[in-house]
Amino acid sequence: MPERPRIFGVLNVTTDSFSDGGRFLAAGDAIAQGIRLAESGADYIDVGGESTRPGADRVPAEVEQARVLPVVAALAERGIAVSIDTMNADTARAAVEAGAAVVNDVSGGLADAGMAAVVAEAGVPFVAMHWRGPSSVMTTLARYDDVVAEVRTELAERRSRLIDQGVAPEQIVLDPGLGFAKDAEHNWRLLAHLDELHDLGSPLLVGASRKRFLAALPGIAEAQGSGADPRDLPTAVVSALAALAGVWALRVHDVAGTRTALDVVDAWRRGA
Ligand code: PMM
Repeated sequence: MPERPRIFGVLNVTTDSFSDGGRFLAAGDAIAQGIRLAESGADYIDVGGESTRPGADRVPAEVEQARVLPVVAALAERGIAVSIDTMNADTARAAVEAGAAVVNDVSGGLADAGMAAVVAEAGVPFVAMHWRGPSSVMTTLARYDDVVAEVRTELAERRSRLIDQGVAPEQIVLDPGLGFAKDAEHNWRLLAHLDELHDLGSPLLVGASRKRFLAALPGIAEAQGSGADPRDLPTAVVSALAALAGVWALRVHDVAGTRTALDVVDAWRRGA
């Protein structure tokens, strides 16, 4: 039976994350939420200190590190596997020193020329996402003749460049970067053609969770207040379909919902 995807539980330690509204800014709250996500079944807690919401400006590295490092260290000390979500090589290095087991870079190493050397030296898995430019301008970069072919080519180039820079091929994980310089139609095309990204030779991570293109489905509203997020059900369905498409990992906010979706996939496969 194909392997069940790993779950990366999202822990944004930012003031303006578009999905959790910065509710976890205080380190103590963030650590508690990270523990809850791990108890819910997350294989990795993906800790990020810089918002990548469309239009967001960069955060100074010191601010980013002050947000994430205490959280990374506290979770790692408890034996929880942590992934650091950063575009900054210094933050990645400091997070690995604090115990992070994976580096997740939405720019795939493009935003900071020093990133490849840091991950090569650390010898940890590196999630390289498809990225065309900073969040402040990315909506203007969502232009494709054939989104699947272009993302595939750009990810292949990224992968070769990282290998040239010393990153071990088996440590590279690729990610189509849903919502990053992509509109809803681009996201759905990429999801429906994950097989074409699989043959690049690296495992795939998919991050669809609570993204705008899911809120745009008929009958799904943007999140209001503190109740259950209406985008979690479509996220869980995407998780199940992506699992059937053979992805290595899913990056999600609602870990329990995705775990249930993956239980359904396992049961379905056992019936085959
Ligand atoms: N999306 C966000 C942040 N980090 N990392 C990876 N690898 N893939 C993604 O799709 C991704 C990411 C933005 O989502 P959030 O603000 O809801 O966390």
